[in-house]
Amino acid sequence: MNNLNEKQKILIDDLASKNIDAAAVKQAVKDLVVELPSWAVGNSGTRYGTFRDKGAARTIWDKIDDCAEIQRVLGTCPVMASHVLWDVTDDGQYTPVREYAQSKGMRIGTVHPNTFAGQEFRYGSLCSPIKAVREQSHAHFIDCVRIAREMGSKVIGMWIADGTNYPGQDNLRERKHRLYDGLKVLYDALDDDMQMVLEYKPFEPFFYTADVQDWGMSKLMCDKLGDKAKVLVDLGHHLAGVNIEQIVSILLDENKMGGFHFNNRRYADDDLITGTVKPFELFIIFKEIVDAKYEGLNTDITYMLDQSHNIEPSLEGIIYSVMNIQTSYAKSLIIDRDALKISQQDNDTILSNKIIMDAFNTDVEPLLAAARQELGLSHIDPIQNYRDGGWAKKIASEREDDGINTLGG
Ligand code: PSV
Ligand code: MN
Repeated sequence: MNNLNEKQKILIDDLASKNIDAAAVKQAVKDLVVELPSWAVGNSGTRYGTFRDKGAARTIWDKIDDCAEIQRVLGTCPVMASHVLWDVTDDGQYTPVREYAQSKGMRIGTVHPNTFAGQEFRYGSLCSPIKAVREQSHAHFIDCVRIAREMGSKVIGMWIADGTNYPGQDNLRERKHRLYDGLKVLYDALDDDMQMVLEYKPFEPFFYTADVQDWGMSKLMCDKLGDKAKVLVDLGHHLAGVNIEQIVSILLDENKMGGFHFNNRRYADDDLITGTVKPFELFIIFKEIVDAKYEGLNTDITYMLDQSHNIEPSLEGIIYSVMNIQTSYAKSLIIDRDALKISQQDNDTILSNKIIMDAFNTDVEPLLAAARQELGLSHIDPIQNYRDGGWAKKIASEREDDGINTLGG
């Protein structure tokens, strides 16, 4: 406490007057692990093209190196999420991946099967009307469990790209049955200590129906499958105007909130840097999670980023995203919940909202700086730390462009 600057002292005193323990807030921020997406450090773009970055990661080994550098400046992200098809090893073995990650102070987090990048998936994968394609998808799921085991991961992140483009194209109820049957193959293959998180998305790549179109469908499937299946909320996967924080609160209440893909959007699945376009949404989502935690609900959630850095340097975009997440989370932790309880009991709408807004409008940077000091980081500004470290220059000179894009044209 002695070396905290004046701003930190003022904030801590203010929080104490509201019965909020600043040390607990800092600890919570230090404990918030956000998985770094392997697919975001490679070259990725839009369907129209990709602006290539000098030094972009090409292999899973490069990606681990990049994520380890991100972890160096953040201190809270020692986990890399993997997308199997974009992270293949030459020999199909993944124990060396786990070992390499460990040697860099990292581990592999959520493993994402991929049943959307291939000619055979024209009519879908596990929902395809073609039996051989469904069987191929099932085999891939089972192999992903093996890969997860070898990499030391306990979570499979499922996104089903399946859907149809035209009314009459396929029998929708039959597709629902194929969906369940395929997910059940994956579910049954999981080890007892593994989990599956099922993502939903209203449209894209198909535009008439999506087989897992919303949280209701995802929850329905997870309920039928069992306790090891939970819903994954990707912030970009909602139609305009949908209230995501309410969905999160319902899923938490039902013990079905399994994971997040953080990103930001203005229109659709824009995959922009988390917390840039809609910072209030991020804050109010965290409010629901913190509320649930304080009320003793299960908040064991896997947090991940799922973004595409088209114009900004990828690693900086990722670092900045985690910083924005930390800011939102800290703000959600400093809500004066005692006062809010009373104002809600009094049906004092204005005061209740004002209490929320007071937290949102509070500058929590001094607390975050203290948390970063306590983590032993060499700089309290992770972006500056990254820039000073010279990593971008190093990889630009060492890595030859292989011409491959992870996503996009
Ligand atoms: C689909 O848009 C998605 O959100 C899924 O999570 C995929 O795995 C990922 O994007 C690919 O970037
Ligand atoms: Mn996603």
